[in-house]
Amino acid sequence: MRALARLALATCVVAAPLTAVVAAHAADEPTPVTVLTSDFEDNTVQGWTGRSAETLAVSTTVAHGGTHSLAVTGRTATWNGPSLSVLDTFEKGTSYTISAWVRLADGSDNARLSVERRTSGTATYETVVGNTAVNSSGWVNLSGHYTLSADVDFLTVYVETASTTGSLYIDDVTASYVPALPIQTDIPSVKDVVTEFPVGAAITGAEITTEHGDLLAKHFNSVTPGNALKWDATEPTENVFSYTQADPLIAFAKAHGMKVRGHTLVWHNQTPAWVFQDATGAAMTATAENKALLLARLENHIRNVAAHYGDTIGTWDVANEVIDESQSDGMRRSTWYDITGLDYLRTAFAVAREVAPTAKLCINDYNTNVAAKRDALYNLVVKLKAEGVPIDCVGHQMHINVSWPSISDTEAMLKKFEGIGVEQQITEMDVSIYTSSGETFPAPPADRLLSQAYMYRDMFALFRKYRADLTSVTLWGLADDNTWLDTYPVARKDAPLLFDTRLQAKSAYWGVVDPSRIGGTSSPSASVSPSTSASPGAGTCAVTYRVTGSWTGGFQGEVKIANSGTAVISGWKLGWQFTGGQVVAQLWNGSVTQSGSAVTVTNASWNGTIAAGGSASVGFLGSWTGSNPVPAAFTVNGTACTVL
Ligand code: 9MR
Repeated sequence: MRALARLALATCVVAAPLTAVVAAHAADEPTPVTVLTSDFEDNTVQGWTGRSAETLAVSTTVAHGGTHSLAVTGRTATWNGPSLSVLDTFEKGTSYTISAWVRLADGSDNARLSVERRTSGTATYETVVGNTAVNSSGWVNLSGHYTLSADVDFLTVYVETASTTGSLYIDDVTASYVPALPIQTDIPSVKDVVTEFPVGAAITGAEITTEHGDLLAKHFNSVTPGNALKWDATEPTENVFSYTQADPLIAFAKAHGMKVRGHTLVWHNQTPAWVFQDATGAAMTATAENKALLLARLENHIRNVAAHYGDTIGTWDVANEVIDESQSDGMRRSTWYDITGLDYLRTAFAVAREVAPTAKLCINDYNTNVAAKRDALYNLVVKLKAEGVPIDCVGHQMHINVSWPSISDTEAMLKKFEGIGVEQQITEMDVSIYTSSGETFPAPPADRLLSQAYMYRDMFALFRKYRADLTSVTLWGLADDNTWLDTYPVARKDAPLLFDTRLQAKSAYWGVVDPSRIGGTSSPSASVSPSTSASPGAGTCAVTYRVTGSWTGGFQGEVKIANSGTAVISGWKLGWQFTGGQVVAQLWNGSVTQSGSAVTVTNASWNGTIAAGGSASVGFLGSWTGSNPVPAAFTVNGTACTVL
């Protein structure tokens, strides 16, 4: 991957300079920066090519916006279509929103928006927008998110179809991103505060890069690859093993001295279909031959995957979600169970012990705070351990919400497994802001975020009390920008973790780290009523101004106001003068006006109160010419502050 400044872009795909692509915005809603626009209005193909021998030409037959579009004819395969290199446009670790309008010349089909990336000649294909119905009678929008997670030497965005190879049109293709905020480095690390056990986060590919990697390394000392070690990732085809997703995550963990939880060796989900097919390719039925075949596949899988990582993986979730408390025997009727009974568990644990003799071997499940489920899991663990099955640990997933479960039920869960010779781990904790699948909020309500903070506070207090039983606590995600709860149980934005979508600490974080600060200035969700308030003056406010990124003509900056006095600051206006002709184009965490060189920033609704000893930060994108000097003086509410 070439080193790129975020806005130093390939000329053929850039619509306009910085000042035109960022616009005025609401204080708490950052405006995306557009890095790619293809509208074909200049009568050129704007860098698009065919993936094979297709013909690409600008057309005025149909257009989504304006009068021109791109016509693609002569397609010879469904995966052939219009393609644009974004190698010089996309940066690793940045989440882009890609949007394209698609229309067929004739008939109907499904279209997909895809990415091809290559590293040293090895291609990987990723779906940005899955099959979407398209036809010849109108334009259809394909819009999705893409984060490049690897170093690449080839990177294209392309449009393909599912079953036909007819001609198609595309128009108004855009890609944009919301500028990342630097992580807060002046707050305590979760792992330094909670020292009774390792504290982990589940991660996916791009979360070891840039700001996400910084956040992970600052706060956590354990990681769980969220999907990369599952069967569909590690053995997609029989006896063909792949570690390309997991290896970088585990290398990052190793480099940062973090523990690794391996998730998971046996599960009924994310297991390829071939695993459960008999020798003829038909779905397995419960025969002795199929049982032997399935157990042999299981053994081969574990021998390879566990051996690949050796003692780097300190804990394995050997078996995941095997309980169904509504069954008389408490066992989930998965294909594993239907074909082998309990033998798949006996085999899995025995082989894992043999191949990874120093790893802790866990049986992991959700809703273990519910008495019936907890008891079914307990009965299974006691039974298997009595047989000598090497189960070292019970994993409680803890996918919970702001009002469920009770602390006492959770405590009963932990107590239940004491004294039977197992460690316990919290393996997948998150706290949904929703309490039913009927709710949807456009933005997380302040009261829900506050309840969430108290839930985190109370659960972590409980976990710390049970430190003799618990050997690890892991959250199912790093920050609210990437959570499985955005699509489960229905599609809606959730916010279940300690850091918000821009990686900033929430009240939930303070619930874990310092509950006395729940609702304080670092929590966008809620505010406390100040007991006293005052205008700050010299000695009572201190300002730090940092340029966090810079490129030809543009830069990103951050200004932090620290309340160094003893009274609460209640509402603030921050002022400074630029001396190099700089202009603020976009600002977040506040609202901005600029008159000549004088900049005034007013607090956002949620960060106006700065407790004594607290701080508030704003970030911005600006333009500059010639030089970009740092402003020398700052005021808060009209009074000069110390400049740090
Ligand atoms: O976080 C995972 C998500 O990205 C996958 O789409 C999903 C599909 O099965 O699995 C999620 O992880 C699950 C974990 O492996 C087991 N417990 C429940 C988790 C959330 O669904």
